[in-house]
Amino acid sequence: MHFQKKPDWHIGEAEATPEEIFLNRRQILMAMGIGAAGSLSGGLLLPSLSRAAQEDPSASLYPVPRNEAYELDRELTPEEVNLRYNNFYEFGSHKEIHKAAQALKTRPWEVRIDGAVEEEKTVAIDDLLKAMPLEERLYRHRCVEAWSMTIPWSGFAMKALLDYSQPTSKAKYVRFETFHDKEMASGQSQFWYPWPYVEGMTMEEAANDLAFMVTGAYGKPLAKQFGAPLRLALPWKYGFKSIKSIRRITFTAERPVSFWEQLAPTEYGFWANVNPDVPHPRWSQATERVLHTGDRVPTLIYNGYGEQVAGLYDEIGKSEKIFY
Ligand SMILES: Nc1nc2c(c(=O)[nH]1)N[C@H]1C(S)=C(S)[C@@H](COP(=O)(O)O)O[C@H]1N2
Ligand SMILES: [Mo]
Repeated sequence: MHFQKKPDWHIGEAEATPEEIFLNRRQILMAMGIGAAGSLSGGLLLPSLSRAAQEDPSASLYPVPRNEAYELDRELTPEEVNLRYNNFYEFGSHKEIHKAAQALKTRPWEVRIDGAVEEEKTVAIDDLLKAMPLEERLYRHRCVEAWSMTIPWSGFAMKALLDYSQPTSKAKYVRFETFHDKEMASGQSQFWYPWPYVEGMTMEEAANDLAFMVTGAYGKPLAKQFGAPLRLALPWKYGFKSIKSIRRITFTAERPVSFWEQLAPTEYGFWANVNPDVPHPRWSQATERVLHTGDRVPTLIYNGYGEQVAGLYDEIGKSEKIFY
């Protein structure tokens, strides 16, 4: 497919973190009567932005116990900031999509599990939530646009999903697919994108402890703009791998071609492991801008998770260019 229009993250590094986030932050802090940064906690009330999450039928499941094994080296990004800074192309390509994303209907919501599994099935999200061991993990998130954030995600290990799905020996990859409904999501009328959004990983990556299925954030069900009711978090990979609002999970022998890979394979490849030494073709990945504080800090190999995941790539690294 040829590029008809470049997505908004096809921008130079200087523009990679729009000034508006800093304006927003100031406006939010002023509206809340808070002068200094760093004093915000996730516990502050957010009357309009998280109302939908509070009305979610799974609300009584949260908060879930924190798994203390996952520690951060920096403070959490305040919920107020995160709720207003999202990528969700189904609802547009601007950075103020939190309003547009409220059109997402999260119930009824069924997840189809198919392909190379003992038995294909369709499960309602609330039944899946009851069957899975929920926990909270503090994770870093590094977008390919060179900004980063930290989030308290709630959800379950992808390992638990593998046990639940019972893949057969034919399964080499897991493919994830988002909803496809242009009546609900206006961005999906943009015909030059290969909807629906698809992502994938190897079975070995899926079985890694870090791979996390996200159902909540900040001690509540996922807000719509975060990709309710079910999304991924693969913190050692660029953010576009962490697909939102998952409808279908397919176990397959074929390597899935993801949404961005289909659009620009030399820029957004299958592996997409965070690597400060491999620049994006049009900007450096050596540093990142931390949302909220605005600090520019060095980017770490595998986004700082090398101890857990580097071993996955020993073999592949020899035969294939694994970043981008
Ligand atoms: N379905 C879908 N999933 C998606 C995206 C998207 O546009 N659609 N954007 C990706 C990108 S580029 C990033 S950085 C993260 C952003 O997650 P956040 O909005 O919760 O910060 O979601 C990823 N998952
Ligand atoms: Mo991203």
